Amino acid sequence: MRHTREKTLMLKSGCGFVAGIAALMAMFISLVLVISGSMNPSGTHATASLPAVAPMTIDIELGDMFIHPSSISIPTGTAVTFHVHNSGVMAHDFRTEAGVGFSAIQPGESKDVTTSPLTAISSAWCTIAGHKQAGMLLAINVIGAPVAAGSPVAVPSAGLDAVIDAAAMPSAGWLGRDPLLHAASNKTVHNIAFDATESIIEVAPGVTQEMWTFNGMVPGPVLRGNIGDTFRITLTNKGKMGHSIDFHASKVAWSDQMRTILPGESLVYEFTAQFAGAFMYHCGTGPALHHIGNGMYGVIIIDPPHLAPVEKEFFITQSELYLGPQGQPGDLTKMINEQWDAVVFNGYFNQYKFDPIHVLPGKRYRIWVLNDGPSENSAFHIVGTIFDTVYKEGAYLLRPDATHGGSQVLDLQPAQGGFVEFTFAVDGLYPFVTHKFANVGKGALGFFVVGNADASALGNH
Ligand SMILES: [Cu+2]
Repeated sequence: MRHTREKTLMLKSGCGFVAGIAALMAMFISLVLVISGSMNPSGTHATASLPAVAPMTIDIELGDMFIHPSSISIPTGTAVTFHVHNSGVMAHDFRTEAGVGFSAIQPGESKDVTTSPLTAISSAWCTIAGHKQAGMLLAINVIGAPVAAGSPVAVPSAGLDAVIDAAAMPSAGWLGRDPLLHAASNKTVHNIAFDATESIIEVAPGVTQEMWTFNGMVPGPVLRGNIGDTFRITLTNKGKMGHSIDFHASKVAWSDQMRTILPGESLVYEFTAQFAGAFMYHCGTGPALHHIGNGMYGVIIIDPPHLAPVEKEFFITQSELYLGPQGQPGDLTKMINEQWDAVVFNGYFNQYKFDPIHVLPGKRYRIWVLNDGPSENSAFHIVGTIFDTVYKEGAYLLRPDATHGGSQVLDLQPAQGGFVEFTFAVDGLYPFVTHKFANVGKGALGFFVVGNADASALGNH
């Protein structure tokens, strides 16, 4: 694979070289035209009108996630016909800074687009969300054009990204995500419909983003079952870009069931649960960092046998937000640089501060925790109690016994999951956080309201 890819790149570099030679030749020809055109037969100078520059055709390859060549050089005044071929496995489009281009073409398809004569340094890119940031950018260097200040490639700058006001309150109609986790059904075959969509969702007070979702929610639906159960998920792409799904609870071929499907397509992802734990699922379509970081994640819980009875169970997923402009998808560049704007529980900034979880003192509770990342760790901690049971990545780390061991944190790297069990001793307010405290002020804060404690101090929604 690698060898073939390198070979392809070499060949393509060769094409780039040929394109460069062609560009130089065109320059030379235009120079000759300028010189010859500027003299009349008598050898005196004529008042020259600018000569026409020969149009050029340049082959462009759209791949996942690159444009090849990534830069071209043309003489000023050249009209270029881009002969564009999609060699990737995803749909891509192509548009120049001047606005000429075409909408998405499917893998294997080609399309031509012709510009008017180019007289300024500019660029072209794939406009599908995230693809430009992932590398699908073509620099168009125009030789003889005035050099603009700054980068030769015009990239819209950041600075328009939405900003979270930590003192703001959720919108009037906002409803928190109910963290209550229901028991697995008695069914042994779970037929589930998942729609991949792009939806405008409020992620923090006053901040909406175009989140990429499973069934319009972030995190996606919680799935639960037992060892031996069959899960048959029909994924339908109702979005405008390619999507896929990857269940960490399954042993299936990445190249088959986890394949990317295009808008309008469906696939059936089927597996039998063989291992217990709290597993991540997510879209794996490239750039997977963008699809996970922009909301396409969730949890599937496969119960270990003989779970102890508890009063109630809850689920908490931790993830980061990398805000783009208001109403736009998250910022891939921030994701690449691990510059999150927020760390959130079940998808919303300070969610369970605005909508705290009500429980009773003296009762046993179990919280399943999954770190959906995509990149930050989690140190799940509840202020004011101690876990007497900790289950992580398929194994009990701690259970009540005569040694009286206690645990303060469930530590989870991205995609790790487990649960904790505990009681609250007395009525009161009990915060829960990731004990990486830099993230507490960034939205990773919730509260349990135990018994008849007064929750008004939380500024309840
Ligand atoms: Cu996706």
